[in-house]
Amino acid sequence: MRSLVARNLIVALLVLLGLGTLFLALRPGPTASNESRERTFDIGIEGGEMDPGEIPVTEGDQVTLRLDSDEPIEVHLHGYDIEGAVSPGETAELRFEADLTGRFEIEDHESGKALGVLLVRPR
Ligand SMILES: [Cu+2]
Repeated sequence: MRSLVARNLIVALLVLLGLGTLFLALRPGPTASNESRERTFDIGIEGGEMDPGEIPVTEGDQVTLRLDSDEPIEVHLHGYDIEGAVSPGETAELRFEADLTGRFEIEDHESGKALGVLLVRPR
């Protein structure tokens, strides 16, 4: 009689252990939308225009713009107020976290013309 109780107890413990393991294995981890993502864009600038002309990212993304230009330009990302010089034959990198949402012009301060836009949608 006693051994039957002990056996039932062991079975119950094993079931509990199994359920606990399942719970740990199946519970959802941190959702992907909460993590900041690395986003890299290769952008060509020719005749004062960016290709692609629009850079779509999501709030919180870690953004790298890799810029190549056919002529010397002074890139200014409005809103974020980030500037960088780009020389022909050299890839320039602008890195920033997309913590402001909205539509931001990317301008060439050499010519005063808009090159393209950064679009940051809310998370
Ligand atoms: Cu500007």
